[in-house]
Amino acid sequence: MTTDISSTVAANVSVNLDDSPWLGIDANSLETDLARHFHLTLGRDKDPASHYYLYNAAALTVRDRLVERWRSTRQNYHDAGCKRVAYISLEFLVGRSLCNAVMNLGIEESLQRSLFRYGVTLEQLSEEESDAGLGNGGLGRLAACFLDSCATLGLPVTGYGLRYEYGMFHQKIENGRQVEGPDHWLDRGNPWEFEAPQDTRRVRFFGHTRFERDEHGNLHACWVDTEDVLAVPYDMPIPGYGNDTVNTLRLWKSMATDEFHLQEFNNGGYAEAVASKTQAEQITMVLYPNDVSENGKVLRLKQQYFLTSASLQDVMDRWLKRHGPCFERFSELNCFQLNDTHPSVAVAELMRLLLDEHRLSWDQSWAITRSCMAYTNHTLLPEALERWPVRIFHDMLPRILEIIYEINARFLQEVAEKWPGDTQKLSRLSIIEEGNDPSIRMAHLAIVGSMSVNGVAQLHTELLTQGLFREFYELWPHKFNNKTNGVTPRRWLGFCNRELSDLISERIGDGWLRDFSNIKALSSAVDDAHFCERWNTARRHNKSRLADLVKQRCGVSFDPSMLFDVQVKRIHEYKRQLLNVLHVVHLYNRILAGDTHGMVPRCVLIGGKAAPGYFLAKLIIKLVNNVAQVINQDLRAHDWLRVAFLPDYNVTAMEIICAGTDLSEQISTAGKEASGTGNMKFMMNGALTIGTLDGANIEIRDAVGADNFFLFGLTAAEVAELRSHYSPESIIESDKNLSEVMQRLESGYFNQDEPGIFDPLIYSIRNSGDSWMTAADFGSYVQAQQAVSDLYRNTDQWTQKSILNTASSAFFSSDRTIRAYADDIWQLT
Ligand code: 26Q
Repeated sequence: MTTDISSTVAANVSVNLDDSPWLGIDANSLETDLARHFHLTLGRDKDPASHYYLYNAAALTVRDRLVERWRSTRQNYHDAGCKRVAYISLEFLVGRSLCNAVMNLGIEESLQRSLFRYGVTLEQLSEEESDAGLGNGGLGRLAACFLDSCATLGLPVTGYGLRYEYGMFHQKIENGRQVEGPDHWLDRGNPWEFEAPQDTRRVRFFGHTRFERDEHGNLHACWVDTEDVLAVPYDMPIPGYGNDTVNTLRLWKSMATDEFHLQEFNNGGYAEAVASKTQAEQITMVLYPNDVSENGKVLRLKQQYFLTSASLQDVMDRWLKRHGPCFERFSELNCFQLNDTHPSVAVAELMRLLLDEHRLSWDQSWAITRSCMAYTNHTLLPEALERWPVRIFHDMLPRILEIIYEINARFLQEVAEKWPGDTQKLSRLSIIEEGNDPSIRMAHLAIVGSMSVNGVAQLHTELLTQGLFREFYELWPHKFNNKTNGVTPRRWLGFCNRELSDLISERIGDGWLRDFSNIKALSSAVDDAHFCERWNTARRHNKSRLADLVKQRCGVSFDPSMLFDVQVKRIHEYKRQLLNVLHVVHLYNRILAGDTHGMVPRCVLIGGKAAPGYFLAKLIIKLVNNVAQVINQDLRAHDWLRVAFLPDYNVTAMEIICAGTDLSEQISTAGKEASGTGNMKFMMNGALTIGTLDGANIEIRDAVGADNFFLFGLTAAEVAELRSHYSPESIIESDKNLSEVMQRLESGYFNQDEPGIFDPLIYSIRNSGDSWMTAADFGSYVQAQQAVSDLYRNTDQWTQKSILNTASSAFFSSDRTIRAYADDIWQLT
């Protein structure tokens, strides 16, 4: 019976795809479907005060159009039998989907018209949508931009991730401090996901290995007495821009099996047995809110293996359905891109599947594995490299640990042959770090098991091959390559900045949304006074929108005629929000001293979340809030300086922020920020950057020209050199501005009711062991900020440089990045 139905469906599918035209995308068709979904799917009579149901009706109307294209894309990939890529990531920071889908389908105008009779705009409806905040920051948002670009380029890339019930926490500010709240993003339903129970996978944990002989007398490992968890997939459609392609983001939800703790059930403990299922369901409950590895959390490792195993099984299952148990062409037709080391246990898991489940030899399995895995590194901080205690692996993933040991033994053999007698080198390169509590170096596993290792900006890759991974680079130089990050120009200019993008399209046509290299043509507009004026008008409107957001969220009035100086990103010592605060205090000192000559009125906005256990980061948030409160209350400062901390910074907030920013703060200690991607969003939207020679800032400056970028600070090499004899005390002493700033902080001026609370921050600046060398860059930062003020006073010049920034941002499209991944690593033709 089932077979009958599915064959009928299959027949219909092919008929549909060939013959029947898709649902209409004109305003009438959309209006009809909107009404149908509103009344019939959702069972509503009229639109109540909130637009919740209307939003859902619109989402369903749009979704229908996606689904048609989704099925046809799937069919096309299947027919082509082409190579497929799985982008495996613990994070996908997708944000909202409605406007993105509408834009990529090209139905904005008709949908707006169909909404007209409801007296509501698309933007208003959008406000009903929760952000899919399934990521911490840069790495998660990069994965989302990449999926957009893959779909836009028509590449057969599937995203694999976890369907966290709770995404990135909500941040509230109470008494100036961060308070975390739960992000129950699914509580009002999610029209963008499709459960696919037919593709449920089974993931094993715990148990032990038994070796058994097969009929040929060969030994095989069996992983037995395991505690299994089901992985149920939820698929999200990922539409390409204007090409009728819809790719898939497959997110796994963990579910208990029914045989769980059956013994207790038989003994009469029915309720206990059922209750114990929650263990399994915990796995995908919550996203870990740390953007630096937090070692040793058992649940985090469970998440990593759960994602990896379910995803590899998924790919394997598709392979077997088409090719049967023949793996000759497997690595020719499959590639796995590992987003950082988080899913790097994939190396061992693929080995396990090939060895144990499909009975290939070690050499065959290893040859396949090392030719289809690829690893992207996102950090230079040695302390951020993932390590897992062997004992945790031993209990939770015993079979995987055996395989890792074997991989390591064979790898060390190779090293020993190349460098006989060098035992130091062996222990430095080993996947296992020996010691009291031995641990597994996940980056080493990823490098050994991959055919490609890439950094995310030129400098980052250079520092990886010269520093962190130097010895691996010497061993396998061909594996290492750079892929400078990018962001999708659709979301990050196209629909987050309607006014500017309409103006751009008017000037150079709308081809830039599809081929962002076209944006270069904008540079000629700097000589067109009328265009410059319109550019300013559009940007002024965007600043008003941002000012509204700041007013509403922070209660602080930002005046759009002032310079909008913005730093939004995760709060971290290395990103140096503290340096920004020191500058703010310096400006405040000048105002109080009556030294406002050459100053320009500024609004400084800082936003971002701190990892809940990161004490100093949380204290920085408190400092920003206290400084803001004092300055905003001081009438003497009112015309010169306003400061706000924006709570709950997320993807949707950035859509408004990047469009309304004049000055983008990218001020990390050189050599610490792998790339940065916020810097690119600001640049695309015509902000100027003040920044160090770090991460992708370097390439941004190269692209726009040194005259159009405010550079300051030590280089990565200078930072490294200074380390051994760094003396912040003498720097402070010899810099009058800095010593006055320190005095004001130390006087308790910003914490009169809470004496001493900022001592740890003050101490960190004065400490000669300060890794981030905040004091070292203060002087040149202040100078660069003065250059900012001087330029801002000259509106015409500022505007020209603003246009030039947008016009020079072509390279920072994730389409360019993905084309390079596809050509160099994935070899998708
Ligand atoms: C790992 C293990 C256990 C718990 C948490 C983690 C974890 C989670 C998230 C570790 C790191 C992250 C996120 C890292 C991240 O966002 N890195 C940023 O990646 C961007 C994209 O490449 C770069 O632009 C940034 O420079 C980099 O900081």
